[in-house]
Amino acid sequence: MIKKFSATLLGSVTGCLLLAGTAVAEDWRAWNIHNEGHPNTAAMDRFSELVTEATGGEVNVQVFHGGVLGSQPDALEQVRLGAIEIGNFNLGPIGPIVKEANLVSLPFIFKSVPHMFRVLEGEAGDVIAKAMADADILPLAWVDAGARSFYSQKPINSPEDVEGLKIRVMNNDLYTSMISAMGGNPSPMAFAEVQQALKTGVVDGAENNFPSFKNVGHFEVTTHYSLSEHLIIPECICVNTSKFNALSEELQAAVRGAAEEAAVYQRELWAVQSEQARKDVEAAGITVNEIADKGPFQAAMVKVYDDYLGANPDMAALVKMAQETE
Ligand code: GTR
Repeated sequence: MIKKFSATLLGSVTGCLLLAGTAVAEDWRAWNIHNEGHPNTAAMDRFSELVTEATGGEVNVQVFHGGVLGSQPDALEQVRLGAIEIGNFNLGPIGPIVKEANLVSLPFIFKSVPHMFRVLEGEAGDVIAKAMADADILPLAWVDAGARSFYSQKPINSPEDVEGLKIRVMNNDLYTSMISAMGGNPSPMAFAEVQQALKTGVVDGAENNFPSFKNVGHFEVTTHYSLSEHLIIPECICVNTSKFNALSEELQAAVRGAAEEAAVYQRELWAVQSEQARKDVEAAGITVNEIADKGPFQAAMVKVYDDYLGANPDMAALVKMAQETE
């Protein structure tokens, strides 16, 4: 009798657990390097709302802003391991992990931001996305990060102006080669350290887009922003591949849809807020200079391409795809 009772009890407990199992919500953590006031922060908050809405609360994403979950290279590792599920990552620091992603880190590879998106939306984008997914960083949507330009205590109009300057770059050998090819001294460093390094003269300059230049106060410790636009690097909303694949097809579609909608919103915000960021830093005293002829910068990059493609001949096909995209 007792035996029968326990078996029934056990049966119903297991039943409850199974039922509860299907209803247990996924609570995911998302990494974002930016603070309030940056378009990606608003877009990631919107993404979080959209995910909860679209999945009926079965998947929830809590976004941690300001890089509090770690530096970008560390957070990328965390996402690959599944310790953090999602991140808004720049493809620059993904290059050392996923070779194909390095396409976007070749200086002057894209003619413009729309050209960059056309490449990502074509065959090259599919190759990059697949390689990233295989490395456990699956891109759900691409977002805009404009173009990166140099800033320092003097205007930069030619590669000669970079000569002898110590320039902070993100973590990727292509950027160290890029600065060296102009005669500068590259200094790879975490984003969080750049403001202090500029302030104390540990570096003479750095490079970034207007929203990042403004949002973390780099404009407060430099005087000139020179429109070299040498890199147009996209970003992604990326998820740990296994966690994403473990969701039902319906939930996968809902999460992907939320990321795509958040990316549309991000691009709209970016267009308005990057213009505004430029106006704000100018109003705060930054001199922005156009570079009449970018030819000498591009010429200096021939060596970077030659060395890179010499060491990575398998990247030539992707480079060709990008260059042939109208
Ligand atoms: C920003 C980008 C960040 C980070 C940063 C950097 O523009 O959004 O993800 O890569 O640049 O320079 O480290």
